[in-house]
Amino acid sequence: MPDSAFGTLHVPDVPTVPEVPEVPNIADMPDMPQHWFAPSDAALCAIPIEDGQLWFAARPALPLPHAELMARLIAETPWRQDAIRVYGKTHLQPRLCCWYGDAGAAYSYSGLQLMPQPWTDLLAQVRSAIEAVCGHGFNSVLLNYYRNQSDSMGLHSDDEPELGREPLIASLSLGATRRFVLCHKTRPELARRQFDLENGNLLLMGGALQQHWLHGIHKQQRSVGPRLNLTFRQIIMKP
Ligand SMILES: O=C(O)CCC(=O)C(=O)O
Ligand SMILES: [Mn+2]
Repeated sequence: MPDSAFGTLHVPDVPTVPEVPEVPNIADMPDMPQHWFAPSDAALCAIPIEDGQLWFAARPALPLPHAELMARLIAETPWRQDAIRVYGKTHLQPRLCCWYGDAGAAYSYSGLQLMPQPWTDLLAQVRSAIEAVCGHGFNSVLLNYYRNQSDSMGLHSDDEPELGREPLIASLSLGATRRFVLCHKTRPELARRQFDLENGNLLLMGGALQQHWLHGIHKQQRSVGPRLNLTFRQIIMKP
């Protein structure tokens, strides 16, 4: 649920731990558990986390080379920048979005009611590739287009009722590296987790993660180029 009421939530400072550098390089750090690493960059490996589940694949197989896939998605998507209400104030979402899915896979957040665009051939192929890696089906995907370092997504949980209590959400990143931040909602003693998500990385969130953690992408000072993020979800349809 991007930009929910949590969008401007103040998250208390927590004790800092040495920042995790880029996830694929953690193997170089002698004190990091090696089971974070899958035998192949295409397969998922578990990232240990309290009160939820996380998996990561550095470079899952996709139907097109990354640059071509990103260029086509940017060009072919009917991007929107909706106005949302957070704490009684209306503002434009700080990025561009588009919601695709099966007919009837409606999604509501921050006062928006999104009706899905029908799957394109390209997105259906990407979905099949992600489903093959995750061993799980998805009936919808939210595309987020971060045009530069000033675009962002506020801290939030994807905890809408239509996603179910323990949703599995597969998040594919293309383009510029951006930092993905996770903060526990009620246990400040748990260090905030952060991952620099790179071109082609897949992060899978599951279990009770959405109940216990907020996640988001902050604006940053350092200039970066565009980034696309595709979060595949399974909407529970009303009968
Ligand atoms: O851009 C990202 O990595 C996060 C996207 C996200 O959290 C969402 O679409 O709900
Ligand atoms: Mn999210």
